[in-house]
Amino acid sequence: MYGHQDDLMYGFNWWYEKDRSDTKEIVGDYPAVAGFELGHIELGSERSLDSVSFTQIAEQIKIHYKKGGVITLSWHLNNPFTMQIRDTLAKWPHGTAWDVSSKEVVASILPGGKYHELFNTWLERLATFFISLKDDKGIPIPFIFRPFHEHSGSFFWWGTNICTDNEYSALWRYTVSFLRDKKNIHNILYAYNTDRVTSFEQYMRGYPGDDIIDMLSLDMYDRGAQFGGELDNALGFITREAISRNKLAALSETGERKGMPDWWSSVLLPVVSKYPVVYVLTWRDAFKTKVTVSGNPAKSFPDDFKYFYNSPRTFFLKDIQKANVYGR
Ligand code: BMA
Repeated sequence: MYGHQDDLMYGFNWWYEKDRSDTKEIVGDYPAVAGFELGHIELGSERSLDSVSFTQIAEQIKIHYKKGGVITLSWHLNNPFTMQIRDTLAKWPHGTAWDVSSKEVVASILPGGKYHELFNTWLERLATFFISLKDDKGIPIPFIFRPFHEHSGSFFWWGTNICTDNEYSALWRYTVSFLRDKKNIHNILYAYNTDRVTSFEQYMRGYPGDDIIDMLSLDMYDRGAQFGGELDNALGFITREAISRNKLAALSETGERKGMPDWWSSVLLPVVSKYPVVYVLTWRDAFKTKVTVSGNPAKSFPDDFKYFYNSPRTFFLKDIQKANVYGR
């Protein structure tokens, strides 16, 4: 399945227009997987860190699910520890998910930690949003949740050099137990996730356990010619292990090599086609920012994206409607 982050919320030069989607503008169909971001829901804000309204996110989740689409949610939650340090001169990333200035953060929010109650408040707010996601009949909408992502990197406060593997695993286990056992939420598929890795041992550092994880996912952006081989290697061991553990596997974030006119057809498609990867998601077409992380390759090279769309190996919304993934 093809997925796109914030596809239903905005594009590079438009903002929340009814039924609009950059993907649809190019190929006439929506992505099968719609990604949304929950950063700042923990603060009780009306809008996410990307200025997207949570009310509108909830609306779009319901619409996409009603059409038969799949939902995935990411969460760049603030840094609960450094956020408490008042510093009027502080600049970004102070207090954000990207603030890696302290290694005490994860320990401080686990049971017994100084900010444990604060973290509970954050999880309460998250749970309230999750519980609100219901279809027309009041039945909970299933979705993939991918918190504490890209653990193999050290650019978020939950990253590999910022906390211990045990702390990371405990953070995951506490979060799932809170949502599943305390709040009785059972419509979530939990996606474990890393940034680029070269071995399965590296991938599994801090893995919280097969009893709570449903999906093994990988984020990897194309930063140069070595990407294809590295992706091939990583998807090889991840999908092999996913099958043996009865888990799903996904390439949950990716993005094109800058300026490459045939990235979709000659790099991404040949590699992912080899493996049972349930979805591939490209990141957001950030609204009018100078720097975009994934760029918008579909827009720069529409024919190449159409080739990807037309491949029998890719599913967009119409395909999964036909496949009736929810067995309606
Ligand atoms: C990142 C970037 C940020 C954004 C965040 C959450 O990778 O796109 O600009 O705030 O994701 O969506």
